[in-house]
Amino acid sequence: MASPSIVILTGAGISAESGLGTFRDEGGLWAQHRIEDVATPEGFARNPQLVVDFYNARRRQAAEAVPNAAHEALARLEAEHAGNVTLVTQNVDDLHEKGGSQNVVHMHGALNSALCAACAHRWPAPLKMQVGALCPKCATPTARPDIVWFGEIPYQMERIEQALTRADIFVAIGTSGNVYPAAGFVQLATHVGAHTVEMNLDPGENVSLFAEARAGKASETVPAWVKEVLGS
Ligand code: BV8
Repeated sequence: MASPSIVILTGAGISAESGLGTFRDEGGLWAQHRIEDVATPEGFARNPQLVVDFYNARRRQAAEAVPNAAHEALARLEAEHAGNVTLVTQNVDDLHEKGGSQNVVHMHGALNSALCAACAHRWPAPLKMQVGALCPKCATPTARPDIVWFGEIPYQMERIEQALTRADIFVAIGTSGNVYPAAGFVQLATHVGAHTVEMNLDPGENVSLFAEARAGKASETVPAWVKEVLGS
């Protein structure tokens, strides 16, 4: 086969060893905050300060975090693999970019981006976002975190679905398979005949849908897998 086309989906687990909290593990983010308060448009409308504070805290942590061997291995794969590599992340941190990945599809948005709720203009987010900050383009006080909340439509879905329909290999790394549409990508990949692999510390909700499951820490399983794919 020509060099296989690879689609990778990452979740919070790939950033865990870089010190960033996951959502559903023991003591995770959803144990500290109610999803409906900090990760929904309704929560933002109800108490924008709580939501802005939540993302300011995560932006500050992410700014201090260092990519781990898993992020760096995926950057090596992107640089050295002859076939297509599409890296889709549910994460809003920039550790893939800090680890050297050039083309990262942030389907749930990014901490380092701000969005105008009025005109949809985007600009680099300040480390500490203020409620009611003015949009630099339309000057209305409608700045918000550029994050896809529950009930909102994930970004770049067409590009993701296109890559999945052409995939020979689909790998999900560090995601519990709870959140859709990301958790459904494995079904589309299987439908087009791709080989599917889950790499997780604990099996995800949808692990039974994968052809192969590799348990362990991403900083170990991902570099080993990349070596296999690159033949070195
Ligand atoms: C949408 C914001 C319509 C960013 C997030 C009923 C049934 C099915 C679906 C729904 C339903 N009711 C509502 C829905 C839809 C809903 C949904 O799926 N709800 C779930 C909870 C039931 N989805 C939506 O609303 C989405 N929008 O559906 O729009 C649509 C769709 C398509 C086309 C048109 C219209 C929007 C979803 C996005 C929500 N935003 N967060 C942020 O704050 O960060 S979701 C949030 O969860 C994060 O983005 C996070 O990335 C994501 C998934 O979590 P994981 O990354 O998987 O993290 P988790 O902690 O869960 O798991 C960590 C894993 O890592 C574990 O498996 C663990 O074992 C592993 N791990 C830990 N350490 C390591 C490790 N692995 C390796 N090494 C380690 N060291």
